[in-house]
Amino acid sequence: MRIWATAALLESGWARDVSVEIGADGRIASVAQGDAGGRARADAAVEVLLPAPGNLHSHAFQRAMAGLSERRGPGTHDTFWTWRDLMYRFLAGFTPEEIEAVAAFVQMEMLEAGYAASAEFHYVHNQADGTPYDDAAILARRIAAASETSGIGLTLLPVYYEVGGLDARPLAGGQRRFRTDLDHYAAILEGAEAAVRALPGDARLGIAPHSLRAVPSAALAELVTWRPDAPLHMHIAEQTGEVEEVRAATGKRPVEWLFDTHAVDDRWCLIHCTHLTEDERRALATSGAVAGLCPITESSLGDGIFDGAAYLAEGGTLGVGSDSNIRIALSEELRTLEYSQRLRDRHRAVLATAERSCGRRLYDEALVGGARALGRDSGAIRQGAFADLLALDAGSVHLEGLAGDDLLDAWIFAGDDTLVRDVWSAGRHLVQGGRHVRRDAIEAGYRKAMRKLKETL
Ligand code: NGQ
Ligand code: ZN
Repeated sequence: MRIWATAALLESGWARDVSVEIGADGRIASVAQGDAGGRARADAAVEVLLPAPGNLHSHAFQRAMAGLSERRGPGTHDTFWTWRDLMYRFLAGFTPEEIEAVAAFVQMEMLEAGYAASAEFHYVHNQADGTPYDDAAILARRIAAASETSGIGLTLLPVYYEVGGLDARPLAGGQRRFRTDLDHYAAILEGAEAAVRALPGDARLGIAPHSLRAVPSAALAELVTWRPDAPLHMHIAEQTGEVEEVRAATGKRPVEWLFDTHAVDDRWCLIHCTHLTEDERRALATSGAVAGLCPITESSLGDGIFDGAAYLAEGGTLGVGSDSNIRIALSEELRTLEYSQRLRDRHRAVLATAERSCGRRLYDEALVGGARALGRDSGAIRQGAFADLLALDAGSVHLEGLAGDDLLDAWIFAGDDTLVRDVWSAGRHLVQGGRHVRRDAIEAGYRKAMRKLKETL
């Protein structure tokens, strides 16, 4: 099939009258510019065509908590840790059915926001009382099944989660749903791998040690050897309390410890990395690893501000994820990242460069970092890459009279994701006219799941 665009953002920059031919394998077969005649032969003609990024971090089930976590508890402050307790309690109501229904809804919202793919950091493995299911990978399979419904490009990251902290305290309460040891994890990974193999060819499997808090160092040393070519994701240095806990146990800060202990390279995606010293930041920036930033969730949870300005100046790679999914909005995720820098530095256009506007820089970074983190051959309108594409609504009043990078700036800073009209994931045309092609059914499934979850609260 062939898409034709009046303007498209190619690797070489903005181009006009662009034809993109997509093969049956979901990859871009050819790209031609200056092809005004291509319009007549196209299956779809759009005004503004962009590569669509991947969302590098999601816990789909947490979407169902939106609106339930904005009250203060009895303490002086509400914090990340009180939110986490609430999240654990909320978890109890989920059966495999709700896991799948909520995941499909989340993936649909991601597609409608402009993400073509999603890395699901999946860590609900067991029944509510902690007993494993007979089929260890049943919930991972449900995430894969959701992606068949939504059509999103899935990178499935089954999570290893063994202990409650660096003192190896046992898991308590809701955490028992996450519990793995190496044998249990091997079974989950195998089942997840089979499920991914049954998906379209762009789906991938990765591994995800949850954090230095939840994974003993011996288990981490083992896990990094398991699928040496697969993406490896881990939370790190999100909260100062976590930095202190790691320092008390090891004498080092989390990122410092990790770089001293492991060969961190471009297969790693380190989620959050909020609290870094200059040395840690430089080590990360030169490692090839991706800093997986989730600015909306990090704002929601009161994590702190990642130093994106210094990190990018040092050559670091970053991408964005929607993490808790309290709000799924690609343009807002990028805007929040830039605005956090402005509020801290009291400057404007912090992440812009001499050549590239803020919006263009943010978008380029999210494309590169997202593709690398997902282990996905995409991130550019390039022959051979998966056809992850997005068309903006050129008729929107937000875009009136604009062209080139100004379009990205207007979308990201003035508009919102209602400007996203069409999205293709590996050539699957899933969002048309601003709506997911299966929205009604997916939304109905989500509403049903929400009514049931509400009863168990
Ligand atoms: C998570 N979320 O795994 O869902 C975590 C909370 C934890 C974020 N870190 C649990 N944002 O980190 O212990
Ligand atoms: Zn997370």
